[in-house]
Amino acid sequence: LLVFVIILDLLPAKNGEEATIQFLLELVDILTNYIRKTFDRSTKVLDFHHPHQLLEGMEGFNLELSDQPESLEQILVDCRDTLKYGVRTGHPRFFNQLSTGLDIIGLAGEWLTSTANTNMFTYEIAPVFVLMEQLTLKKMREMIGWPSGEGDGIFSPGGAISNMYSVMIARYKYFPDVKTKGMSAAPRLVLFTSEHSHYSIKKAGAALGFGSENVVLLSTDERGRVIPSDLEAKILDVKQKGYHPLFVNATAGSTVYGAFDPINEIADICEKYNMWLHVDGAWGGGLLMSRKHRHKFSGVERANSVTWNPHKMMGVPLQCSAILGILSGCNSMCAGYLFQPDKQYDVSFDTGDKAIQCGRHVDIFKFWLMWKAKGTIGFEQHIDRCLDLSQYLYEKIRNREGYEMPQHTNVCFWYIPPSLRGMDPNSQEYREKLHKVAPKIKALMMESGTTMVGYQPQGQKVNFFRMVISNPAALQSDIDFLIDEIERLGHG
Ligand code: ABU
Repeated sequence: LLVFVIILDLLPAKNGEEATIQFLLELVDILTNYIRKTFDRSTKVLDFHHPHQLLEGMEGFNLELSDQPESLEQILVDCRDTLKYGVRTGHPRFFNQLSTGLDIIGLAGEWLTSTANTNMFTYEIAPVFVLMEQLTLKKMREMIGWPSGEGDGIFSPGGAISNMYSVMIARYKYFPDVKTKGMSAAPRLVLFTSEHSHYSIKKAGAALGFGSENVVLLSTDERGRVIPSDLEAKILDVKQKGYHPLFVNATAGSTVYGAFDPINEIADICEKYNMWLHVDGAWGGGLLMSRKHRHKFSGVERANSVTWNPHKMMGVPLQCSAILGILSGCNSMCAGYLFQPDKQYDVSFDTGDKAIQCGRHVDIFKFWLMWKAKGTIGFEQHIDRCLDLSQYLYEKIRNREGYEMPQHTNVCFWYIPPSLRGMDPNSQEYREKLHKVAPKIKALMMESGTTMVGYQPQGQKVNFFRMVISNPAALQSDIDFLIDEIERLGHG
């Protein structure tokens, strides 16, 4: 029926209501079918194609843009194909990323957000969303343990940007003149972060004019945690060179190992040298909701700023990342066309001037709606379940033939194929061969589309699998499936 209908027939066209409703209902049908299949384990996680195959066009799915409008029938086919050739990140056997899953309430929140299609910069055009953001950030600060949930914060486009905010606010606190005069208004400033921390700290150093050479990497222990004495030694070294140690990032849940740096010991050092302490809890933040696991954040209330990504461990649809700390003044430009001081309401609710971007997507609603629907207790149960599943995997492969593990919170492991077993693990030949195992298995896994898990090298360690569980749909049987699949594909 939509074969002869084009975009110009939809609302706001006169009499466009019927075609609009029909089009949207058909789209909803496509989406609900996709959702249903995503949770069906007989559906593949992905139908992999190389970039050149997709660019050449697949059975009528053409990525090229056209000059003339296409029929809405074709637009619906394009929607279906877009999902068909994508990756089902909500599938119970998708373990590839820190952010996984498909939360139905969160999805509803995202649909509503797009329908409202507003901008977070002013209360004027996003009154309800701005208030939801304020209330939710306060609740998160209370969980961090800042007195009465005091402080500030903002939702930003991802953990890397949240971490960048932390560096900006540290610099503004200690050297406010940099905002107007540039870096020449400050001595040479140095940032400290773990060798296992997320690369965004180094990126922030480069992007903000510190220079990546002024981001000092800290040594870690066998579990990937910062060694506090190394931090202090490196601070003293920097001071001796006449530079200014400004900022320390403590990671709470490192990307690969899931390591938690000792926040209290790092906080003692920051206090001693009058430095800013940031906690990057992008991955681990959700643990603050768990009475059983929040002890890993011990000392977080002493931090000056915290990154926390609900789109990771807490399963909120992408994207949803918060930077918590005092932002006011740091980025404000008081643009007169947007942030007029003489509006009829309390303009402190025009929170957009704290951000480095102007237009800001509404990331809060889906999170707020999920919190309402689950309650804090629902998030807690989800976090505890994910950690129980990690423990299940850990126990399963700990003593199993053909596995070796660096032993960390995320379950990281090598699969040793039969052909390598018995070889000298310290020999160069073994290392070179083992380095190729995970990429090979991963490629076969993607070709067969049955499951997905990430791999990477780390320091001196050759490629190993990193298993992370944040997907609420995953069961023990999915963990079993993953291990069986690795063995099936790696047996050759
Ligand atoms: N921002 C880090 C995300 C990396 C991952 O999902 O593996």
